[in-house]
Amino acid sequence: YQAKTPTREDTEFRAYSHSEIARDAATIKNSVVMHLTATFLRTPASIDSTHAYLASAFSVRDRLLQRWNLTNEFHDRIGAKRVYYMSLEFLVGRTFDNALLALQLRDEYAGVLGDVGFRLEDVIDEERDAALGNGGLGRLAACYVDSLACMNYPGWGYGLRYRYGMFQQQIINGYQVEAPDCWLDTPNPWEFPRPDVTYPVKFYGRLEHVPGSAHRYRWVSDVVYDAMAFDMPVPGYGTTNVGNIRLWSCKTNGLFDLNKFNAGDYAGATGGQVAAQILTDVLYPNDNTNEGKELRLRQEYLFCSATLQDIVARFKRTGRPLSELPDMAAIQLNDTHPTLGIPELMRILLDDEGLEWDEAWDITTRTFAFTNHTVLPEAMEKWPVPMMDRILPRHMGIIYDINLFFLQRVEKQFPDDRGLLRDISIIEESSPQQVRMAFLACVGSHRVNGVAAIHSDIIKQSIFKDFVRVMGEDKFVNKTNGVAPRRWMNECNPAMSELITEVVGDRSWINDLSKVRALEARVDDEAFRRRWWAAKQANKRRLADYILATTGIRVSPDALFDVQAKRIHEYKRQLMNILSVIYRYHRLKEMAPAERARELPRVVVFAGKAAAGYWVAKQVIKLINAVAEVVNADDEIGDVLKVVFVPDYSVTAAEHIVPASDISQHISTAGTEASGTSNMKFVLNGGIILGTVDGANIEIGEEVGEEQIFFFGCLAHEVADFRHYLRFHQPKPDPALQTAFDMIQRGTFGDAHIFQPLIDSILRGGDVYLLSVDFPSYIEAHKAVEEAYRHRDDWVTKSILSVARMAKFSSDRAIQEYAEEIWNIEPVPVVE
Ligand code: B1H
Repeated sequence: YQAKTPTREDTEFRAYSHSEIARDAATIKNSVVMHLTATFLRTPASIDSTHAYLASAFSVRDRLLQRWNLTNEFHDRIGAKRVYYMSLEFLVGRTFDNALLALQLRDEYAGVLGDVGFRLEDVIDEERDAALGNGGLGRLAACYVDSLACMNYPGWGYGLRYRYGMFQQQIINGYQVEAPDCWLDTPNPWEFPRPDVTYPVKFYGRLEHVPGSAHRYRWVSDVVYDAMAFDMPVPGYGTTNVGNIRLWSCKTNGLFDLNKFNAGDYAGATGGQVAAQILTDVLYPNDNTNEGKELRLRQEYLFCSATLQDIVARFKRTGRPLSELPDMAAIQLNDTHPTLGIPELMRILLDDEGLEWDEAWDITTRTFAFTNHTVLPEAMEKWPVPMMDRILPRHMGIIYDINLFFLQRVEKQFPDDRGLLRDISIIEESSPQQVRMAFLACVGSHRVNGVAAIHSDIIKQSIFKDFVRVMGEDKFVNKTNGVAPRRWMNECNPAMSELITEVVGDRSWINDLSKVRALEARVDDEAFRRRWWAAKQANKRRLADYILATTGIRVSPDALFDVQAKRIHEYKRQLMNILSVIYRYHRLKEMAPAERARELPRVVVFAGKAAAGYWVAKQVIKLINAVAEVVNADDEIGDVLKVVFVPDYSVTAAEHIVPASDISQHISTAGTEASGTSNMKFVLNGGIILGTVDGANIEIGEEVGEEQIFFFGCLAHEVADFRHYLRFHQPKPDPALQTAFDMIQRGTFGDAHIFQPLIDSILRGGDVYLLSVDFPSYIEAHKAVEEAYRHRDDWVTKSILSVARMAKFSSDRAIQEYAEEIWNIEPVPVVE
């Protein structure tokens, strides 16, 4: 590939295409009106807020795409090394407001929309979330591409363009019911289709030995699908730089089968197309669970093959030798889901490019790095060897060879240790054999990282213990997660952001969170404290409105807002939370009215989805709703206790909920939550954590000071012993827990037998998540929270000091660490 020498026309073209679209109101209005009329065929009489949104979004998109071109042309021109963040999930949420803020055109668009009769807030509400992820892992990927863009790092995300994202959660009769998320049924301004960027992806078939060669194979496949690219621009705040998420959509390159159609076989005529499309039809709705479905394996491979073909093709256009790929590209694997990228790059280098094994392996391992996000056994990806062999025969062969060479090395280092070879092998010797994807990712990467300090320690002592012995400790590092201050402060909490801007003196803190430390100086300023409190109250009123609109429940903004919003999972212990609510309800019922009136009013908010096939989690949702129904209807209780399950938790719902918490709960059994990221978001918005000594809670405590967090529960190193004990002994619930069980069993919340399995999971199922162990200290912690909240002055101090000291948890810090310590890439501000 040779860049062509610019001609005069090119120079003019460049000058024209590089000159930034004007930012004045008249130009903006022109472009919005142009899109209203020419893109969406509206007349002044037929504009509605949907089309007001679409037209302004398309007008913003024009600006983003121009900057997109500038950015990528610039990075190509200077030969910048890029990072590629490979993730099966990108939980992006909305883009419009984010883009307006990044471009610093929010007021201008608000003005133009006002001129045609719309409020910006209403127009923003027209946008549907891009919900291409389950929870923390997917949202982390979105925060990371945001930081890459804001910090001028050359890098892209790669993912899949699911036609149906995370399902919509409806609550019917207290139960979760899933409905498809048809997010692409309306035009999507935030993607740019690239039919010219399409790669064939092979499946099934057999291997043929290449005649005349000793060890060369050719993969003759039965099925070939096409992966077509869609680009999602990622606006960088206050910089020209625009990032990119390239998403693949699967289709067939086989045409409509006219012969079948003519023979009357209409389903058969389109059968091939349907079989292809299904690969990118739907996001698997599991968080921290591996379902092990064959379609998921094919999905993962489609993703990896298209991405690696694209990266290699881009690299080859530089004209450099393949040995220099690691100097131009770093690939980060977001958990094991994209691990097939490793054997896929090997296949390309060996079979398509003709390299020898050792050189191909050296290039591959210097290119890849791998992030582990969980230690839960049920989340570990394993694929049966027979399945892998059938779908991807060439990759199965490559994995066998990777394993052979690796085990030979281990054997040399630790001779005659058969147990070690069995334990460390990429192939698990079960029946059938399984490919351990975490081991493959580890062997094929030059760095492995966990996502919080405690988690990075735990993986070195558990799943990767043997690998530390064999490959050395330096390969295993920590990169504590972070979240994007753009979305999780500036966008979702304008009231607090204005206060911070005032204290800092300008908006520079949005891209440099260390500046927020300036808040500490204002912690004793009486007037400032009142405004800080008022900002939180305003956010609570906004959430109260949202709760009323989504559930019909009326809550008082003067109550303590106690929030647990995250995926429903046994290890996250929403059950422990609702049991404590039941106990609280019992206590309130026992009180005399006068005593009850002195209690601190509390609104307990739950939100979160359960994986569609996760029965226990769905029963927990039912229990929460059953309790809410009884408590909220109890006139004796009134505002002293309200229980709310906010349906259909999403990024956008989080933007309403997070800024409004007084207390948020992060109460996983110690050692089970790798990091958590919403804990960071809540504290960044002036909320206080009630949590266990787990994940990033620990580091948040270190930064903001232990006085600012309500910790309780057993410690990670104590868990194994408790579990062992509970395997053989029934737990003895303390009186509070017993009270909650009794109330459920008496039928206070309806049919008792439907909740008995939840109680049994504690009393008869070994109490794997140690609810009975932590319950007493949990109740004590709640008391401490109440006591503290009654002292408003101290509470506001906690809130201000916490926000001031949270700089570490910006995803900018995390991305800088990855860039410097793993990817070896540098920021390059776009210049012409
Ligand atoms: C996290 C997942 C996950 N860890 C399997 N693991 C999935 C595992 O579809 N699957 O098969 C999907 C997701 N998600 C979360 O990652 C952790 O639980 C959080 O503690 C962490 O903060 C987050 C980001 O690192």
